Amino acid sequence: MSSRSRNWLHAMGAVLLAAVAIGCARVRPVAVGRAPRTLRTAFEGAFLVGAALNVAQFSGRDTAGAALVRAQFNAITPENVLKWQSVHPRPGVYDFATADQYVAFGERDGMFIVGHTLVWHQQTPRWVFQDSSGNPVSRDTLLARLRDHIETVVGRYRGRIRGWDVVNEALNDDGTLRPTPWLTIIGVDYLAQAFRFAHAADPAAELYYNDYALENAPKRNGALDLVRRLRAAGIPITGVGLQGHNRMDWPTAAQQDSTIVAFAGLGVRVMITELDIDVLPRPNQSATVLNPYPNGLPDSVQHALAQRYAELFTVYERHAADIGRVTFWGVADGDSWLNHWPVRGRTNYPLLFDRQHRPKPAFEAVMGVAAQAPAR
Ligand code: 9MR
Repeated sequence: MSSRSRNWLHAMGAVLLAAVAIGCARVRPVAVGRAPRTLRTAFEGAFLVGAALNVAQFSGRDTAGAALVRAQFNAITPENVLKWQSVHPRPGVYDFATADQYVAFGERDGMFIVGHTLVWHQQTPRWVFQDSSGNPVSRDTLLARLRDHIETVVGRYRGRIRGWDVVNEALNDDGTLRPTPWLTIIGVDYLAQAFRFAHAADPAAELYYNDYALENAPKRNGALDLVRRLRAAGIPITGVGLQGHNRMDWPTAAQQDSTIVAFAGLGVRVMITELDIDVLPRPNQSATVLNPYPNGLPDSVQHALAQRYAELFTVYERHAADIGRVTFWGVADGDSWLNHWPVRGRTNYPLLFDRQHRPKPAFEAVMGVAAQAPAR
């Protein structure tokens, strides 16, 4: 044996011993010596860490963004390209050109590829609900369209897209079903039907109900009820997506915690699917300045954002056994939808990477949570 390989073996032995020692101290072994510098490694064994991608990132236009995605994440969600209007813009016309690029991007690195979303009231063309004279179609016609759409889209990526947001945002804030054309034309069973069609098209795919603000009690109760009823009827729902469009003061850690516990208690996996933290004032607040940080985030806010991320990830870590994935809604601050909603053209700072793709203090805070976590 050369002295070089002996030295190598010696070094590996030391690392293993350190890992055992640290493992005994109940600190995750991946934190040995050099702390891991990527989110996907830091949370290995806990949950997948994902990001929603835009076309520039997976088509090769934004090479820096793509490199950051490959380095940091092991799951991806398409921000827009698998929505009905993108993939099925006209009757009988499917366009998979960009969606195919998205899936190929994830396959290159063996990422967990998510599909978003099959049934929603937004980004669905009006023709879906209308006949050729513009009148509402019958229940049977709409069910047939829904079945065709789901069979075609899920079927195309069978075995490749591993989890689908089957129904998105079906609930009102008070927990009742939103009066969308899906509900008014098909009736309350439209959700069950969508899950059945998706399961038939890819029996191995995970199937989720995805919504925002489920941390608020009335909406959460509505969602719990919905999941309970679907499960009781044998509908193949495997998980619930808590979108996680958070604010600095909402939801509280306690609300986040009890929401995860409540869904996990029904026997479904919990996913955080669209994570971001809005640091800007809402226009309906008494804010006089709507875009207070156009040239950068003051240190105090940067610090508060990092603390807030640490607070949320501490909750996710605590429930890692029930959480399959934590996905950010975007990669770097410049990509976020929150620069354009609810006010266009603002400068927001909701993610872990800044506009130059550099890790922010919030990134360090999240990595710090992973380093403190017990070994699994
Ligand atoms: O980030 C998406 C944005 O680019 C689209 O214009 C918008 C259209 O409604 O949808 C955004 O993504 C939404 C997601 O699909 C569902 N949950 C809320 C997200 C933010 O609006």
